[in-house]
Amino acid sequence: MTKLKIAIQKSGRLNDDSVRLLKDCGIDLKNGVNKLKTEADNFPMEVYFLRDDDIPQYVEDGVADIGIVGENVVYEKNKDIGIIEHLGFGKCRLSIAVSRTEQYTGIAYLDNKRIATTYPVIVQKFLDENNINAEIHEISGSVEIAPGIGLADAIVDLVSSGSTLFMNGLKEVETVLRSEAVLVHTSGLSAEKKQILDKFLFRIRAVKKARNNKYILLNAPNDRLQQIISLLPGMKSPTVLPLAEEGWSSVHSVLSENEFWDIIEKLKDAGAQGILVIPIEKMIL
Ligand code: PRT
Ligand code: ZN
Repeated sequence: MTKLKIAIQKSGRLNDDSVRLLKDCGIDLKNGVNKLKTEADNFPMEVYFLRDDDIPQYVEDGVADIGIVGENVVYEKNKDIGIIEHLGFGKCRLSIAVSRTEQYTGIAYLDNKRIATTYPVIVQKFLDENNINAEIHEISGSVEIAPGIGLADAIVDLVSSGSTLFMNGLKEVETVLRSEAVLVHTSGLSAEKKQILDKFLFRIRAVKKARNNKYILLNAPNDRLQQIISLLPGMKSPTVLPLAEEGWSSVHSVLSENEFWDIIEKLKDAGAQGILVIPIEKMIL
């Protein structure tokens, strides 16, 4: 039987979320995850556990058909692979940082400076686009200590909370790239594998939608019902059911995460009571 081969990170920041995505897509992996390769019990898929840096190459070569990896790694490795879908986790930015005591006046500051990074390809492209001439020092880890030991004037590294930069006396001055985990694919998948990929994608999109939305239930006095309904976007229009208590209704709807708090406040002001918010497991529109 044909199986779709997916490469995910063996251990590290993307491992948990990658495994969880498969699980939320209803794909159960055999005998744990602590090995190089496993397969799914209930979906035609084989899973390879690899270092994130190696995933683009394996996917380009077709050893894996698809992979989950940070966009930062995709652009740095620059292989012949395509991005199919953004996955909404592993979010970070690749940023330029300099010592907190430096006067940073703009990109021109970097002219003739030494920049330490593990992302020489992306950084060189960024410098070229901005007509900056700087010396790139490629190092393989602990980039944040480079300015302190006199190895570089600036660094380009991944940032999420910013605490690593802060603890090393650095400040973030430019964003080179925003990144999140993406699903990548090799060129030239067989028709059979494409079919499996389509099934997988359908599930991923349902899971992503569900993660971005909440189911909301509330009680409303009937004389406020119209106003409350007008605040709710819903998938089509909200469901309204009469409560046992005369003059009250129960309203059900779906809210997206980014408008959530805003709308909840307006609902309360409009007289909604007993508001319940429930996670959605899958959402198929
Ligand atoms: O062993 P393997 O090679 O597979 O893993 P790795 O050590 O190369 O990668 P890993 O697990 O650290 O990161 C995998 C991917 O997670 C990266 O390629 C990014 O796409 C994504 N990601 C998201 C991050 C971060 N956030 C992040 N904060 N990767 C690294 N960091 C590091 C950063 O390099 C810096 O050292 O965290 C530190 C900064 O974090 P803050 O919170 O202090 O700003
Ligand atoms: Zn790595």
